[in-house]
Amino acid sequence: MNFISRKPWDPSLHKLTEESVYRNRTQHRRDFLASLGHGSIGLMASSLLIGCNEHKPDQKKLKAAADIQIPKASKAAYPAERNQAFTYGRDETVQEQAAIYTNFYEFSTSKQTYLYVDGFTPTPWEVKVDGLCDKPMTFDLDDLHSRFPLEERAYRHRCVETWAMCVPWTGFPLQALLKQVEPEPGAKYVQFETFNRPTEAQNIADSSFPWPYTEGLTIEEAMNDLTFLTTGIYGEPLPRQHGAPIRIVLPWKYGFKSIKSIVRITLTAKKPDTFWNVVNPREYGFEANVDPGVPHPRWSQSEEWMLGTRERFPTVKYNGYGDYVAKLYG
Ligand SMILES: Nc1nc2c(c(=O)[nH]1)N[C@H]1C(S)=C(S)[C@@H](COP(=O)(O)O)O[C@H]1N2
Ligand SMILES: [Mo]
Repeated sequence: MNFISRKPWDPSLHKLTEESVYRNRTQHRRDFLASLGHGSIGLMASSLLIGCNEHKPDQKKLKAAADIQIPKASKAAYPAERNQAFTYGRDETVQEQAAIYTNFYEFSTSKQTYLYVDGFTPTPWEVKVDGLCDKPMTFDLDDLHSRFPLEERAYRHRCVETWAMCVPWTGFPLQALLKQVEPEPGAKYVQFETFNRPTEAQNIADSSFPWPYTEGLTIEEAMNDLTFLTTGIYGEPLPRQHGAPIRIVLPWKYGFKSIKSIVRITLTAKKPDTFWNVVNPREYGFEANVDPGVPHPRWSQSEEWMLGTRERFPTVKYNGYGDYVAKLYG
């Protein structure tokens, strides 16, 4: 099945669900139904189980996944100073609990993606910034760590599947990078693209998803103070499964917008295609702001549960970040 050439306005796409994408792939479909909220009904029960008590972490694999050889000069930037403007308002998630329960479909449709990232080489790395800007640039890891002052931010994270976490990210506001390339007035959107290496990521090779994973923001969202270009977590460089060596974090949007392992950032005039919106436009919108009043077509969004503790909280509009972002939405 050739997904890649399809566009969201192609009516045949609207009939597709992730399940039907996989209908000829029984084995994948079984994994999928067991673990993948983005596409299946098996989500709630299985993610609650997998997330907490059932999985005994493989310490060797966890360590290997976090062994990132960034250049010495970059490494010196950790840990960065905490920005006191941000607080969780709840307990911080235990580092290991966040590390063993991640979505990274390039590697696996299970949550234990750290078990499957061995082949991924996140260094050296470059991020190309291009499109409608006066000074297109390519940044390597030393550029990213030296040209921008890094800070640590305590952010809440809310996955569309209803799990949530509170983790400290290291990085800098995306606006600082965008200002360096000097966006043209015609730049209305920003598109992000993940690496596309089937030899390093098994599920890219095995599945018919529309790789590479892409995401997008309006230019106003991209320039918002909260929009965080992220190189670290818990005071260290990002481990592979969290999106090494650089990702976006958007705490007021569902987690699928927070794209990992970015290789390209493009300023555009037209709203870009985004991975989940192409795969299943009925269930995953472009905007994807956290909103307890808008249920997912297959489950309620009124509550969330925390990784590690399973403690439940009522979901808050914009994940509690309305003071920063409500102005963007009329
Ligand atoms: N490239 C890429 N980025 C991605 C994903 C993915 O599968 N591939 N999953 C998204 C989803 S659904 C969520 S909830 C967050 C999870 O971030 P974490 O695994 O670091 O907690 O990453 C997002 N970014
Ligand atoms: Mo997610």
